[in-house]
Amino acid sequence: MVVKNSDSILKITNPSRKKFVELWKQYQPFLIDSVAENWNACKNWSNDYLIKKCGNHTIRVLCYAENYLNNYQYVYDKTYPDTFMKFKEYVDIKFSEKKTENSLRYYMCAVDLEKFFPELTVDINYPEYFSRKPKINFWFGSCGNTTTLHFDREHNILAQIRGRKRILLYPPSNYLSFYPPNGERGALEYCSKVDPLNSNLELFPKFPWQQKKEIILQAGEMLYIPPFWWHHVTGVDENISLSFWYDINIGDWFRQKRIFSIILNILHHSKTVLFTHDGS
Ligand SMILES: O=C(O)CCC(=O)C(=O)O
Repeated sequence: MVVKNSDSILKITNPSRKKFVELWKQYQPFLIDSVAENWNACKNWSNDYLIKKCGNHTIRVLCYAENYLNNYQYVYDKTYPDTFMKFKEYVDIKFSEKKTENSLRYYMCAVDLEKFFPELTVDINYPEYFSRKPKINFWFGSCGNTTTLHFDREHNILAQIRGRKRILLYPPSNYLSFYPPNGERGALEYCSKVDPLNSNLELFPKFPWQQKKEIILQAGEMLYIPPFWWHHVTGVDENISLSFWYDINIGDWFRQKRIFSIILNILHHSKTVLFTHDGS
């Protein structure tokens, strides 16, 4: 069954592969329910369970000052390097409300699940909508953790395991109207300088504010995000997500017909953005 959601994002219940491909060709994001909610991950991944299984694993964590992402400096430089810690220490710092040194905040984002948490893969069923293997990213954060506006070059199926996330989505149009830090030293060119939560029309007059689609992704739901769609993500509660990234291949350029012109538009302005990627 397909239903229309308030921001005209379709929601579909447990689609067959054929149905998924039919929707996927339209190059729009859509929601899927009644799939991830049946995984053991959704039923079992409490902090106690995760610590018992993986507490001693060393993981990479993004570390930043409270107002850092708000200032949008993150897209310019990486003043706050990633930090490494044991998974159990991360959970302890994160959720015991302990004040960290200099009030730094942490976000465990885009950690390769198969590499760093192989014992957790038994708790999920890999979605079978694509005939290729995904890279699976594990995201574990709390209320307010933010991923700034950016796009991925991959097809992304973002499965919400625990808690909720607020997601703003913008269809790709002219690359420059998203104000990427074009050519600026050390900057990530698949990121935008725009903070869509604080509209600044004077600084960013070409930004397509009105094209926003907004959803709250609930635990047990999955969101398909097409490649090159811009998205901004904020944790509403303590939350865990898994994103399944599938590389695009040449066949997709013909099936999702807009991809071709979007890639040409981006290439016209940035040669590197399509070939370098370091995480989210
Ligand atoms: O959940 C998040 O914080 C960001 C997820 C995301 O941007 C992605 O999977 O590309």
